[in-house]
Amino acid sequence: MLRTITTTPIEGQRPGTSGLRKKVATFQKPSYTENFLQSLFDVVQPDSGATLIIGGDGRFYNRTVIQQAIRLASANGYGRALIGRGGLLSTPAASHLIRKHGASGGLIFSASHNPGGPNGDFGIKYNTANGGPAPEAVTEAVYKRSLEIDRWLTLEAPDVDLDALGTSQVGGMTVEVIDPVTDYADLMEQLFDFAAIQKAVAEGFTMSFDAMSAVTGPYAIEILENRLGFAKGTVRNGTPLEDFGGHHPDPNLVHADELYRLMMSSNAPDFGAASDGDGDRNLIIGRHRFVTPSDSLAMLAANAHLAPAYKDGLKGIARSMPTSAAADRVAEALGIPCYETPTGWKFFGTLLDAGLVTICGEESAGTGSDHVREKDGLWAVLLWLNILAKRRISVDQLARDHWAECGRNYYARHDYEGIESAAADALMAELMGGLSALPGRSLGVLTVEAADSFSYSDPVDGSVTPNQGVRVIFEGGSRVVFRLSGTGTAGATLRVYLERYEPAEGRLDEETSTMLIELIEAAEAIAGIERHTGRSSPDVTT
Ligand code: VG1
Ligand code: CO
Repeated sequence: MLRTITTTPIEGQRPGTSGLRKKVATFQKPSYTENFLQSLFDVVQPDSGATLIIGGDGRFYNRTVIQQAIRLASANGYGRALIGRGGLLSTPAASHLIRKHGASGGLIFSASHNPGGPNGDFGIKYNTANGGPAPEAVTEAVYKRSLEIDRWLTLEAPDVDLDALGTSQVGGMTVEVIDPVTDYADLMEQLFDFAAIQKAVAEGFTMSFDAMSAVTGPYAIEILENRLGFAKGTVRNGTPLEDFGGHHPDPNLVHADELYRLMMSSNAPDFGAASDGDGDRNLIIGRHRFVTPSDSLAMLAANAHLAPAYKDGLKGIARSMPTSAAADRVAEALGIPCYETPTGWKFFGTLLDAGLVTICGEESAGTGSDHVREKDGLWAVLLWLNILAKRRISVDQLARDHWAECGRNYYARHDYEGIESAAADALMAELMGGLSALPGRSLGVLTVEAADSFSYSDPVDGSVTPNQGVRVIFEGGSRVVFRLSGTGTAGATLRVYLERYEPAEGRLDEETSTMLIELIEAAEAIAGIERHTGRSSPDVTT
């Protein structure tokens, strides 16, 4: 039976870099989740009978919200919902299902790399019919709607059994619980040369994959162990847990420290990788060689033609603004365009849909291509494996060869987490106010060449997105970028991105920390990080 529940607006339901992300307790407040979902459905106005894809990264509260979403979706006129068994779907798998089934959109319940559990975070992402994250126009409209909503629609129906494959009926909507892995694994098999990778594995190539007790476990076990023949146990932490075993499923050197130590040890396998909570990001570490995500993007782009899906070459590359310019040099060498977008995958969507680019990437370990409209952790791992199997080369040697040809962009990101929002805002305001005085200023050995606040004009739809971070560029191509995170749930996070370019004939074999000393000092002098935040060093360096 259909029901209309009277409600009043709830403050602060504004989606950030990737969806609405808050503490679990916030989503548990009466009407909080229903208000947001109804605001969304009011904006997207599904055609009657439309298909909706539903899944999540398996974190605490996922199952509860999926049942709520099923009832609301049915009451709002959807005709069909496809749900990953166990309520699981990785973000790239959801993107693929939306495209494959011609769905009008998809709901992905995830707070990605943020911690899970009753005291952790939860999140709602909505992806549109192209499979990509809702563009700003949609998320802004949902936010506006959330400020005026006065009712939500639901119906009385028993919970759907999420653990049994099969079809059931909820009101006028058909619900199909499907295997979350098969379609995605089949897609990967079409893109990559599985035979070449299988051959390398048979000849002794080894790897270790850390699924971080999040959603990629089942995907990685099926693809790496079952289909490619890597030994059982290659995938560690492969069972999705509601609290990710108490860890942050963030594939960086801090949270994937066990994998990092293994890869630097004398027992290191040939290749190491990890993924984040919802499976859209990746960490790549070769034996005794960490590859920065910005370098990974450049190296994948330079070698992508070795994979069947990209054998005819790339149309173009896109990178987020804070991502290093390593990919730009590859684009230049290949004679293809390179686009610079704001942080967040949604900005790549128009470029991919228009066929302007084939590969995209972010410094935060997100890489992907036009096969879906999301970044894709396992895709990056498989493209690396395909390249290594074809070239018969180690990660370390591939990196050295690359730098010897293109030069090296030494790179690090410093995160200052959980700082007071007012202090973070004051720091950014002061920076913006002082931009025009920066060019020509000398800071130790560095001289500022240019400084601006990054504003993006989308070349396809013409939309303009201002204030996407402050860029300070030094003579010689080194750079510091400052921006505030849009995915945190407590206070503010300041991200400082440091990049130093060394040409091919320069110093290619140095420690990153050594190479960035002057830039770190310059960043402090420019922004007064300690004066504003009281912090003398970052919480996380990646
Ligand atoms: C971070 C990353 C950004 C990424 C975003 C979502 O955003 O920096 O590159 O797109 O997370 O990734 P922010 O605003 O905190 O810097 V995920 O894996 O959470 O979907
Ligand atoms: Co993610």
